[in-house]
Amino acid sequence: MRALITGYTGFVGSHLTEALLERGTEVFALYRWRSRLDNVGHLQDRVQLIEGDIADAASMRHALEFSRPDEIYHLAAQSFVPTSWSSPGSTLDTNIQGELNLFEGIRSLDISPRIQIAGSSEEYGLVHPDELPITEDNPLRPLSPYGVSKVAQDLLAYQYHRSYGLDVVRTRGFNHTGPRRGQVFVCSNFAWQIARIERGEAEPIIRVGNLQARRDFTDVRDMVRGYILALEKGVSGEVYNICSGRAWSIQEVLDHLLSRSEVEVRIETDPTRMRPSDVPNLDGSYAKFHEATGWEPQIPFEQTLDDLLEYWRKRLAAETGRIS
Ligand code: A2R
Repeated sequence: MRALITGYTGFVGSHLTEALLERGTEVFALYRWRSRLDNVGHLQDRVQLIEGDIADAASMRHALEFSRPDEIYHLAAQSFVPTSWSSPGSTLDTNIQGELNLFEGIRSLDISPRIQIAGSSEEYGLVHPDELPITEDNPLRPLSPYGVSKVAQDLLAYQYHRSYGLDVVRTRGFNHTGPRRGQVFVCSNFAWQIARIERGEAEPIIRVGNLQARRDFTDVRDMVRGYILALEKGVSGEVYNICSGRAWSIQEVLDHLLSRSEVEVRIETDPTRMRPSDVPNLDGSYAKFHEATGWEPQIPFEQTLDDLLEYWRKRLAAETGRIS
C-alpha cells in the first residue's frame, strides 16, 4: 500500500504519518522547501520525501507521478481561521486551487487512488440551537474565509466524484488537538502559556479570547485513525463528520489545564483574540461515520489536554537546553 500525504509537516500530517507507518504503509510525504520540520524530524528517514507545492499544478502532477499512490490524504491547506481574515485571497487560492491541482493531476495520469479530503466543522459556521448536534445534512453557512474555502473544497470533491468518478471520501473534522498542535490554537496556546509561567519565562497572566464559545474536541490521534478508516471503509463520494459529540466551553478547557498546574494566574481578556464572527457552539454527531466504519473516539479529552501540557513542558525544556 502506497499513501501520499499532502501537508505532511503539519500537525495532523505528523500524526497521520506515524499511524500509517504503523500500519505498514509506504508513505510519500509532500513538503515545501521552507517547511518547518519540528513535527516530523523523527519521521524524515522513514518516508519518501517529495518537495512540492499544491498551489503549483506541475509540482502536484510530479508528486502524483512519482508516488503513484493507492491512497491520498489531502491535508495541505492554509488551516488557520484568523489568518483567513487577514489573508482571505491566499487562503482561498491555496485551499481551492491546491485541491483542483490535485484532482486534475490525478485525471491526467492513469491512476485511481482513494482520496480523503480534510474538511472542517467550520463549513457549518452559523448553526441554530435547534440544529444541534450537527449532522452532515445541516446547511453550510460558513462564517470565515477559511470556512468558505473548506466548503469549496468539499463541493469540488463532490463534483469531481460525480463528474469524473474520482474515488473521494470527504471528512468534516471538528476541532482536534493534542501534542504538536501549533501554539496559535486555543488549547495549545493555554497549555503553552501555563508551561511558560511554570518555567518563570512569563508573568503569571493568561491572555484569553472568548471563553464562552463551545467546541466539540477530538484527540488528533483519534482523528487520524478516523481518516484512515474513512479510506478503508468509507463510501465513495460520501461525507462524514468526525467528532466526539461532546462540546467543551473554552472556559472548561482553561479550568482543566489550570487544575493540572501549581501556578497561580490572573486571567486577562485580549481583544485581539476575538474573531469578527465567532461561532458560538459547534457540537456534532458522528453517527453516520460510526455506522460506516465503526469509529468512535477512544481518548478522553482530559487525557488529550494533559498530554498537550506535558508536550509543552518538555518542548520548552528542550529548547532551553539547546540555547544554553
Ligand atoms: O507550511 P508548511 O510548509 O509546513 O506546509 C503546510 C502545508 N501546506 C502546503 N503544502 C504544500 N503546498 C502548499 N501551498 C501548502 N500550504 C500549506 O499544509 C503544512 O504541512 C500543512 C498544514 O498544516 P497545519 O497548518 O498544521 O494544519 P493541520 O492542523 O495539520 O490541518 C490539516 C488539515 C487542513 O486541511 C485543515 O484545514 C484541516 O485538516 O482541518
